[in-house]
Amino acid sequence: MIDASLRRQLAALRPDAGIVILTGAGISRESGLHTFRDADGIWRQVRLDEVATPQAFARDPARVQGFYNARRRAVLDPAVQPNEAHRALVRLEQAWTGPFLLVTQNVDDLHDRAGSDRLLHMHGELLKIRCGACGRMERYENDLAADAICPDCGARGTLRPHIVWFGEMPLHLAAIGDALSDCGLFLSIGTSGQVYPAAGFATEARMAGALTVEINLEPTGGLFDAGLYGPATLTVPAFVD
Ligand code: BV8
Repeated sequence: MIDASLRRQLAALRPDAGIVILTGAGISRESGLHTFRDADGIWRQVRLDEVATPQAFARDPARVQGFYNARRRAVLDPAVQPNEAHRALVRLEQAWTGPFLLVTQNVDDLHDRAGSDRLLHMHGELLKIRCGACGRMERYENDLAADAICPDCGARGTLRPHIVWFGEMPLHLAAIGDALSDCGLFLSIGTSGQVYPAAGFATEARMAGALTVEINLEPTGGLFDAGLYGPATLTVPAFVD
C-alpha cells in the first residue's frame, strides 16, 4: 500500500523530526459519524449558514441548539466508538521520540477516548458548552435549551456549544503554527481541505521543508508529496505499523 518512494522518504526522516497530523471527519466516518461534504454529509442535509454561524445563533438560537443537541446525542451513542485509525495514531504518538502534535478539526471526542494525548481541537468540542457572556466552560452531555441560564453569571440564553462557527477564530492557532514551522512530516487524514485556515496547513508545513502525505478515501486535489487512498481504518494502521 505504501510505495517504495514514500517508504524511502519516511525512512529518511530524522528521529527528532516533528510530526504534525491534521484529521477531519473522514477518520470518524467508520465509527458511525457523518462527514460534512460527502453525499450523505451534514452540509448536504442542513445549510451551514442556518446552524453554524454566530448570525444563525443570534437569529434562531433554538434551531442552532437543536442541531447541536442532536450531534451531541450522536457522539454519545454507545455504538459510536474510536476505530482502528484513531488507535493507530495513539501508537504513532507513543512510538515517536520527536515532537508530535495531533490537530483535529473534529468536534467529536474519539481521539480523546482512543487515548491521544498531544491533541488540539481547533474547531472546539461538542461535549463542552461555554457562556458567551462570562466565558464559563463545562463538560456537558445533555440537551441544552436556548433559554438556559448561566449558573455563574445568571445571563439567560448565552450558553452555547463550544464550537468554532464559520466566521469565528479557530482555537490554538499559535501552537499549531509553531508545530508546523518545525515539522518534518505532515499527515492530512480524512479531510476534504475545504475549510481555512486548516486547509492551508499542508502548504505551511511544506514551506518548513516537511514531507506532506494525504490519507483519504480519494485524492482531494491538495498539494501533497504522496497519498494513501482507502478507508481510514485500513490506511492509517497500514501507514503507522
Ligand atoms: C476563520 C465546527 C478567521 C462546526 C467547523 C467566504 C465566506 C465566509 C467565510 C469564508 C469565506 N472564505 C473563507 C472563509 C473562511 C471560512 C472557510 O474556510 N470557509 C470555507 C467553507 C470557504 N473559515 C472560517 O470561517 C474559519 N474561521 O477563518 O477565522 C481567521 C482565521 C485564521 C487567520 C485569520 C483569520 C472557521 C471555520 C470553522 C468552521 N467550523 N466545524 C460543526 O462541526 O458544526 S468546520 C467544518 O468543516 C466541519 O465542522 C469540519 O470541522 C470542517 C472540515 O471538514 P472535514 O473534516 O474536511 O469534512 P468533509 O466532509 O469536508 O471531508 C471529509 C473527507 O473525509 C472527504 O475528503 C472524504 O473523502 C473523506 N472520507 C470519508 N470517509 C472516509 C474518508 N477518508 C478516509 N476514510 C473514510 N472512511
